[in-house]
Amino acid sequence: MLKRGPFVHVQQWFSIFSSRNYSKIGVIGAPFDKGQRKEGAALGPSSLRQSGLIKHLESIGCDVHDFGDIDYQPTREEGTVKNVRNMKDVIAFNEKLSQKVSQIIKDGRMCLTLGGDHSIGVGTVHGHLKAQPETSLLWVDAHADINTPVTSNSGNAHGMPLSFHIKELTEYQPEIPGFEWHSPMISARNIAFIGLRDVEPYERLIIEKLGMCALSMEEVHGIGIKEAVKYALSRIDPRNSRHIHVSFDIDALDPLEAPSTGTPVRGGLTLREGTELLRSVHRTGRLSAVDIVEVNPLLGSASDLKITLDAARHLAAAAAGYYPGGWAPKGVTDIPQS
Ligand SMILES: [Mn+2]
Repeated sequence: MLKRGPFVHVQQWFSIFSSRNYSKIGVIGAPFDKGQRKEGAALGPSSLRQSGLIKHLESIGCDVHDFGDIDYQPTREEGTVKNVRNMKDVIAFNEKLSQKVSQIIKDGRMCLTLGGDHSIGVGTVHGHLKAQPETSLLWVDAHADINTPVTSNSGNAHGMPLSFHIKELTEYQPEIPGFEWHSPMISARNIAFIGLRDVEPYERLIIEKLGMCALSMEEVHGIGIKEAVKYALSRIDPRNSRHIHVSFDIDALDPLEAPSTGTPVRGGLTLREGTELLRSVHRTGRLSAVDIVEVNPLLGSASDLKITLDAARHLAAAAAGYYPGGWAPKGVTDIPQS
């Protein structure tokens, strides 16, 4: 039996508040996996839907509109950009995605994008910034994804999306034919990383040169996830005034929590930390876009996939403000009698 006291009142207030705070969500699928070599991440949106992610959001009280998938057939033509594999497809896919994300946000819905590999962050962040230029970005990831085509070792676009968005990196980008629709629209001071644990030397150099807020797993471990999120938001949104975009790579979670992904790294966030992170951002009232990327249904066993899809569903619910303490039925104050 719970004691009556201030703590219980706080919980009650919070649950009453939460139960009224239904999220309006627009879901867009981004079935694209040409930003890296492994096939399968393009099947992410369909397997996330099949796993009941959208039904789950509805069951917790969200008003969800599913806008379907971005319709795109990869050309598989090699582009003319040195050291970026499939750049032509990356550019064409993301142009469509950017437009859709803008439209969903302008319609007043939180845009939930289901990836796809992380190269789709080119379109989601661009589309968000077009709709809401005053936006800060939380990049939740084991990797920094901030290579330019010049610094990249792999030539994989999923390791570069951030570099394309950052104003301070403009002069370090090569000419990219067909990419004229895109321009860098965010300053490095409005971007923070959480969950880093596999950062390449040139990526670290960029982070340091630009003075970016980068919380690796060491900092998360040191101060705890709640403080880490609070600190990151205070750095990238010091006046509590900006919209917030969370680009959540499922590989930010530990492989024990999300094994079906292309570039897993041990020592990651627990699912509890991931959901706490998203709930914290939701509580600001300014979370307007979330990407969940790099779920690859072709990797791992059936049980690995189920664990990964479950994790993604919990993350989506947390972003929508799901309160794990539950809600009493709306408008009912008494326990029914026989
Ligand atoms: Mn990533």
